[in-house]
Amino acid sequence: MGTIYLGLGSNLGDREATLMKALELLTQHVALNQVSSIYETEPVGYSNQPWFLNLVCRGETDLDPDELLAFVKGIEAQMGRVPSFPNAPRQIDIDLLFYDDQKIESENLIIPHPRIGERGFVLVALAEIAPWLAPPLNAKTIKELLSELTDSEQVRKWGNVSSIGSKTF
Ligand code: PH2
Ligand code: MG
Ligand code: MG
Repeated sequence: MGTIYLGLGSNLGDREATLMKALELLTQHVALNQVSSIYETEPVGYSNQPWFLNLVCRGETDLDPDELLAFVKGIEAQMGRVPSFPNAPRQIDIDLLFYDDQKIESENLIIPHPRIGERGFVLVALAEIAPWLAPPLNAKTIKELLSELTDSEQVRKWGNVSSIGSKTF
């Protein structure tokens, strides 16, 4: 069993319904135990696109990191995401942020996610559910990383996820 943190984002279509559906599909292999609020966030990297809804969650899974990556890519494809350029608008993006305290750098997968420290939309949501978390080999906690973040894109609280399937939060 691994404890994982995932980041979800959507900026096309019915963004909230998409996030909720993605969380529901994740529960096939991930026992979710905490989900952050939903945040509306200014696009980072490629600005000429709609604002995102983003959230992060923590869960437990039996899948190893490569299996987990394949599983979330399958959900992205199933939900209509088509391959495009980096930072392009997307129905759904599911990023692996942390997997226990593992550090992985393979051709397909880098964990922890390499851009956590520079992204307000990830740090603000992570700080809500795990401010004490310290990425592997990094002496700083999420709370400290967030307090050091300058020039963040805008991140506004947008709503709450109260239940997924039969599980309430
Ligand atoms: N995802 C990106 C690039 N830029 N900006 C926001 N606000 N939210 C995202 O989820 C996001 C982004 C690449 O995955
Ligand atoms: Mg992403
Ligand atoms: Mg991604």
